[in-house]
Amino acid sequence: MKYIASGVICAALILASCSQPNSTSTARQPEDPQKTAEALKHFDQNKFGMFIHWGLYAIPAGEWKGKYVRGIGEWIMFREKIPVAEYSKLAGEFNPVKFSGAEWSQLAKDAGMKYLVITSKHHDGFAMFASKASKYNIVDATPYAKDPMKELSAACAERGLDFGFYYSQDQDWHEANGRGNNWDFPEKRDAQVYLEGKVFPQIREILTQYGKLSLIWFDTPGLLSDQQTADLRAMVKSLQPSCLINSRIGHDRGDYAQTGDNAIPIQVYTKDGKWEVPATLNDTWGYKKNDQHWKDPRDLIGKLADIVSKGGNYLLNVGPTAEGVIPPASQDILRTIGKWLDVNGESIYGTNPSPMNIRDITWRVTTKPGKLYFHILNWPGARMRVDGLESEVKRAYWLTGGAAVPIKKAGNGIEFTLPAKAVDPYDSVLVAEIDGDAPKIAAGYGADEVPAKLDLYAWVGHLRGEEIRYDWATQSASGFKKFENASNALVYFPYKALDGDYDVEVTYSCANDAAGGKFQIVAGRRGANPDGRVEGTIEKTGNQFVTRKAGRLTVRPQTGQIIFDLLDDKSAAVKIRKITLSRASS
Ligand code: H79
Repeated sequence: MKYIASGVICAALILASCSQPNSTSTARQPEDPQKTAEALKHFDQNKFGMFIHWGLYAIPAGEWKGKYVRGIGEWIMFREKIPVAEYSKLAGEFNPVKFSGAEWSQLAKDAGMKYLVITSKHHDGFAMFASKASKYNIVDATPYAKDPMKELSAACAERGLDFGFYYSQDQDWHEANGRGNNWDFPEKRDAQVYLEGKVFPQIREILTQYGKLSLIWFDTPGLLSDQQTADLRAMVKSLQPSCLINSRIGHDRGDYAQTGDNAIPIQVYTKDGKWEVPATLNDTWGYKKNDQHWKDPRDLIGKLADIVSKGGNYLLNVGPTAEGVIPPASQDILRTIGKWLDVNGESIYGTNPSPMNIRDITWRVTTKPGKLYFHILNWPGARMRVDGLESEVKRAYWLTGGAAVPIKKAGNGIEFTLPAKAVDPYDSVLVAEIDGDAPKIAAGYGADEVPAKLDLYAWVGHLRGEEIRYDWATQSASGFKKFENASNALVYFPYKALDGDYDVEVTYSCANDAAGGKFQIVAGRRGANPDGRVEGTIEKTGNQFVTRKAGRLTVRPQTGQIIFDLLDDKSAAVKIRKITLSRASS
């Protein structure tokens, strides 16, 4: 499988492969695949981790020269084409006196996270650790003059949290031979000079100065060659054989895969190995003072259950301030998730993915031998019928409180009798104990079979854009603003679940005076012509939800994204509940 270089959205999911060819150009020890396999198994069980984006960009915090800068905060240098000479002056102001490794790692622990990954060096090139390889680092270039990563890594070890580093291996806007800065430097670069001068020495530093690293998280591999990537991998594995490497190292040389940023596959996805969803709590990774677009705990707990049921891990980001404070709103949200996990962790950690395919947004299921954990995300009323579950269910009970749930056979599945109201405001976990270890699933309902008629609810997509909002009461998204060269959008990630022609229906509601705008649905991937496209007009619905045919869409296994957006601003207030794809018979 080929890696599609991470650009606007990295939609490629990369094969996890444990047996890597050893580098021929370096005289290093061969890898120990056993150690990698063991580390991967442990990583799979962790399920939930904390991502931390922290660097000089926390000082401008989304504003440059008094002007608000749209987009992700850590990209401000690039977006504003800030010269190195100017940006690097930020280091002289960086003094995170409120940083506390104990507090940060304790927050991760309180949130129920099992691992932590922090930016050692992002694309701006600034090392947030003590580096002899480059003076452009937090010890040598800031008034703080200390190495926060020493404290943080030790605090994580103390609390039994796995610790890993993010490292931008190709993009480096501070270096003439790094990639990305075409405003200070000529186009021509020598990546090898950059690698040997900065990357390899710094990788050695981060692998030798902070104890055991559970993983290195590379990003935007871009233009490094296969040999350069192999050398990078060999170096990591020779220094720490158990350190995992993510797929964004490039050239299929990772141990496990990332989905695109904030991208959750629409179906269970287990055939290409372990994967992880890197995701934001608001609309940025690095701190932005004006970004208050926080996801709510219900959304995040639901996403955790959704991701784990599909086979992934969830790496959820916080962006601390330049003072070293994790925004209080982030802290509150994370602690709320942690309280839910205190009670419901059994249904997340160490579980196996759903044995059933994904049909709607009522529930997701995770499993352990002999047990199914139904995560009820949208309360279905007095009864919940699970079609296609053929196992005998011996007993069922709520993970909260342990009260028994009445069960009976119904059709080819099971019906549970539920109380009038949700047992948990975010995700009520119903445990079903079955006969035998593995569940028996009826034909057509298995995780490897995609339903012929597939409802893609808005909640399952990525709501792209700062103005877009989700409403739980109507299960719909709105705020589809159109900009000159961009749009807010609802984006789905099929990850090989779809192949062929599909009849498309859109379920939406629109006030009569907001109707008439045009929408499109495009199935595509970066750098290629669309695989399929339909276009339509938002009709008056008198604020009622209606389902309208929209045409026929071709989707291929390589299709990275299915994007719904508007072509103008006329119907920006439309509420989109779902897009339904029915496999065309012809
Ligand atoms: O570290 C986080 C991001 O900074 C990084 N990956 C996550 C984990 C990332 N690198 N590249 N991208 C994400 C894609 C970025 C695309 C954009 Fe842009 C940056 C969109 C807007 C700003 C590039 C510059 C494309 C348009 C302007």
